[in-house]
Amino acid sequence: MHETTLQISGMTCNHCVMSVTKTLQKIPGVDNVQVDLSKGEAVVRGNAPAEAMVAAVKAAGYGAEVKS
Ligand SMILES: [Cu+2]
Repeated sequence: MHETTLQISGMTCNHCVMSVTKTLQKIPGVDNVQVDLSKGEAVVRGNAPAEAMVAAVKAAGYGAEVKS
């Protein structure tokens, strides 16, 4: 199982956390998503490509880059 950590910008509240979580969960190959509002991080487990995660989060209106 692969784990990808994304740095997410633009999240201000739990609604943002939910929308980023749902956005990432919709990507084929994503099994588990943990979003941390205070750290501005999303930890994604699954075999989806990181580029797809970044693109989906950006399309949802937030900033994203791959941390690890
Ligand atoms: Cu919000």
